[in-house]
Amino acid sequence: MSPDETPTEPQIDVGEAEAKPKKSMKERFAFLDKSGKSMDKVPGVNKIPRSARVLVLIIAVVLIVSIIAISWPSGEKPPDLPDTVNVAKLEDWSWTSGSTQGEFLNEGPTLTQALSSMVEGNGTIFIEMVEVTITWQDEPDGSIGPRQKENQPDTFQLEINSTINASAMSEEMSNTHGASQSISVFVDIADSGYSYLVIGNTTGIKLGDDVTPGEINIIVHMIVAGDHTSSPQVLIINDFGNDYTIEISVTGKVIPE
Ligand SMILES: [Ca+2]
Ligand SMILES: [Ca+2]
Repeated sequence: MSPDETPTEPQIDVGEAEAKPKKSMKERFAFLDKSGKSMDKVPGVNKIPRSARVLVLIIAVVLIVSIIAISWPSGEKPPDLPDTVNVAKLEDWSWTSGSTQGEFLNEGPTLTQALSSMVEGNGTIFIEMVEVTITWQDEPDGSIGPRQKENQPDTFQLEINSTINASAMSEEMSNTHGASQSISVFVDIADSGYSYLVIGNTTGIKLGDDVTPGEINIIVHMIVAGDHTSSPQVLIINDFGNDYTIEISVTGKVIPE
């Protein structure tokens, strides 16, 4: 560009723009005949009765809605949940510890054992009833020199408790001098309002409303150990406590491992 030349603005031909008026939407989408003239009604379509056109329209809408309903993704599927286990159809199960030697318990302390730790490896157990019996025999009478002493009775108490409202507590019971003594306690899970208490693996198992996972504890209380005494009371031989045997029996249902 030379210095003498001045830039010119692009010129708009206003007259030409005004010569072509804008078309309305109706005109843009109008049907035209062969000469280019717009038609208010489309030939052919108007030969079909209005009721038939309405019917066809309804059928078309129904078809489209049906196709959409069938092909529309139904959303995220819920994860496959197992059916609630039908406990009544499981195999019957019973277990007993047999008569096993318990620990020597000193006066005062209690010993608590979780039932699940004793029956583990047996699968998923649906407990209905638990019965526990302890039996003890006090030590023989002692003596100091020529003086015989009488070993006074020992007193135990036995308890079953659980994570639900199913528990039992015996009275404090003492042996008769020289004789063995037993205490039994019994729990029926149904008394709690549940039908079964489950111990063991419950992964992937859907439990019904009348079934609850939990634990059962067996508790032995060594209340007092009567000492070896004689009359007149001069010297006594201390009785520190006692040992006992315990037998646990459980019945219910099982899903074996
Ligand atoms: Ca004693
Ligand atoms: Ca004793």
